[in-house]
Amino acid sequence: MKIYFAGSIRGGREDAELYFEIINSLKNFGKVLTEHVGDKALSSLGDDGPTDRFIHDRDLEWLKTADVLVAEVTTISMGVGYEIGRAVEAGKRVLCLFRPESGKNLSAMIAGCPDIELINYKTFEDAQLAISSFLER
Ligand code: 6IA
Repeated sequence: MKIYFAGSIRGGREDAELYFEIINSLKNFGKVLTEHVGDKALSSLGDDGPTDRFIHDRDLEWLKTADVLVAEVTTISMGVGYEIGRAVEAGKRVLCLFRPESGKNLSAMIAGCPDIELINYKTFEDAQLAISSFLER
């Protein structure tokens, strides 16, 4: 199974460590196409990599080949929201993981979308359970 993991980059990297852990869990179920999202060295500011056009086109190509999209949506990110929308339009299964205790407000466009499976969680173990129940289906 090919898994596209989405997590904030320019939206803020405060959950980068958590993304790394989630990606490690996802690897038990298949190939994670976007391992760089969990790279703790990747900052929200760097602009020394490929161009934005390159990043956009490459990531959408990966998204097209993915079987499912899993997103950690607690840190608000335009890019993650965009990827979720494109995945829903393409008919992919989508799991969003959100931590209500963060004090953040999840967009109604994610929370209210009937084609998205949304899990509110507290601990990393809860997230792991949600991931396995979603991917083993
Ligand atoms: O709006 P954001 O940057 O928070 O969007 C994050 C999402 O967009 C992630 O789920 C990624 O799949 C994708 N994305 C955004 N930027 C990149 C990137 N390099 N490389 C790969 N995927 C990306 C950006 C590096 C930048 C700091 C120069």
